[in-house]
Amino acid sequence: MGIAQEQADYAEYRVICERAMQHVCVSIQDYLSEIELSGQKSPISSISTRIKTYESAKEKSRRRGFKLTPTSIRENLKDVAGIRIITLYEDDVYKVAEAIETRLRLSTISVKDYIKKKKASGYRSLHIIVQREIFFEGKQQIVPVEIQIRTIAMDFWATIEHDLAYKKPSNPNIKKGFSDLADYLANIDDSIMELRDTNNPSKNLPI
Ligand code: 0O2
Repeated sequence: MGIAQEQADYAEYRVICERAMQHVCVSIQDYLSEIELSGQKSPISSISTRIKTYESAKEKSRRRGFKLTPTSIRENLKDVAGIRIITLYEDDVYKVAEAIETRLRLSTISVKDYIKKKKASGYRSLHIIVQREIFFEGKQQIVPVEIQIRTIAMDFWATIEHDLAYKKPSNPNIKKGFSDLADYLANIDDSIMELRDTNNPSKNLPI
């Protein structure tokens, strides 16, 4: 297959992913509207989306030992379409995850909790891969969408670490620095929840 054909195939897959991702975002927005209507506070601070570029999908396929073709990317990568949900508090990550799994009528294909068990790098986040059926040019397509849910502190760490260390040749001092920083930020996440609960004593009363 020529490069022009490969790029055209991947461009078509991006459109399919974009559509699936928008459907998932609409479900999340519906959930937020329900929360707003019921007078509760939203557990979500912000939402962003991205579709992997062909270069980035090929680079990940190379890292994972998959073929570098659009067909292989479709079959093997579950995070070409990605949604990132940021919360203020760590327990809100789990509220959102529960809603995704139980209320949004999306079918979940995997959950990875890198908060309960952080990655060796120090990375913390909850990843849920859902799949969404869409119709494209009359044909049914089942598209995986990765939802990453994390606090502002986790996102702060991941964004900087992505820039300076992730996927880069390992420098032991930088790796150790980021691992220590992740532990520090995990303590900050705990302290922030304590401060919130001190400010809202009813949260501490037995139900
Ligand atoms: P990018 O550039 O952010 O898109 P697996 O099924 O476990 O073999 P999977 O599920 O793709 O592979 O891997 P994993 O570990 O769940 O990671 C998926 C995404 O999480 C990554 O996508 C990153 O966005 C993020 N991530 C995982 N580990 C780290 C880390 O150590 N540091 C940072 N900053 N982000 C991480 P990509 O495609 O690798 O990267």
